[in-house]
Amino acid sequence: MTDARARRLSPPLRRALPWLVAALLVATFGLPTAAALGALPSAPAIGYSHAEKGNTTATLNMTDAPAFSPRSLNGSAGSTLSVHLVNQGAYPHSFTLSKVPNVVLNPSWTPARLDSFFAENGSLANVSVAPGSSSWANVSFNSSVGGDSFEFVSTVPYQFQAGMWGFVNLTASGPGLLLMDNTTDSYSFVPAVLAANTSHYPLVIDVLVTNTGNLGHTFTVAGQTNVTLSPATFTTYFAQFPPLVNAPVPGGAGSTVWANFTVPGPGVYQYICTVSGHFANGMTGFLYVGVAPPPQAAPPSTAVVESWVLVGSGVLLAFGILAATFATLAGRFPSAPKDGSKHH
Ligand SMILES: [Cu+2]
Repeated sequence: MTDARARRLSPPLRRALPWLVAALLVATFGLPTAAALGALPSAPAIGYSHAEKGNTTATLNMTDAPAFSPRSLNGSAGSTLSVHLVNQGAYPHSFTLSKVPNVVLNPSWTPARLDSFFAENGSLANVSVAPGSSSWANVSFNSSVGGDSFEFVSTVPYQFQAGMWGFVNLTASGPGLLLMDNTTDSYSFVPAVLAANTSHYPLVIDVLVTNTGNLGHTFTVAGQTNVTLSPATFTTYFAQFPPLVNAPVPGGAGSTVWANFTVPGPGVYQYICTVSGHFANGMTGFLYVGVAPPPQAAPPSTAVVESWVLVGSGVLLAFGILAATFATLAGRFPSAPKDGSKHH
């Protein structure tokens, strides 16, 4: 009997058919399968930090005594202090805030000596306020100045010398960078890559950890950078090098905990869940502080056709067509049996 379908196709196309089918099969199933099996590199999404809100507002009166009232202001490291400057006098005054922490300026200095100090060391703020008017000075303090004091003076000649000075005192518990992460019942942190971009150290980081499943976990950050922990030895390691934070995440979906800690410097800090067996099942992540996280690829999926699948399929299909064309022209396939030659 004869193959009606094959007879309708021209001989070159009939010869090429197996190559085309093979190319289509590979393009259709091969690459997505490879992606699903993780044969190609991928990485989870990154959680990026942002600065926490924590601004403080204060009013500072300037008088002709001459003096500042009050003489001290309180701020938080890692936040902005907004000072409302009100000149209650008949003379101009300035709010000039020293850039040098914990250095007390000497009232016996001449006005020229005071000016040269600020010329050499700079100032965090320098605002002149005319008599009877007011102005604002907004000063951002980085996270490293907790516990420090900065002196402010009026640089109008002889006002500082007559007592017009004061201090900004900064609390150490100031907010820093805010991050969020989630724990899951499939022993994972989502995201498993956190990034905090900063150039100020030490840096306060607050991570809000939310449990999306029922199991209890911990959010535990290694105390050293660029150390790769092992499920077999992390207990011993932490005994020797205590973690920066070891925050228990309560069981139950929606439970949250703040993991607040201070990183001493830039680097990659690994974090894990210390609940027995969780790290061994892959519950770990990496916090990139002041260094760029690795480039991210979209997670592999068979549900979404990604650009590299389309490109790869196209390449394979083109190869199949080329092979088919070559086979056709070169006549590498044996001719199909001639109709009637063997069936009579
Ligand atoms: Cu866990």
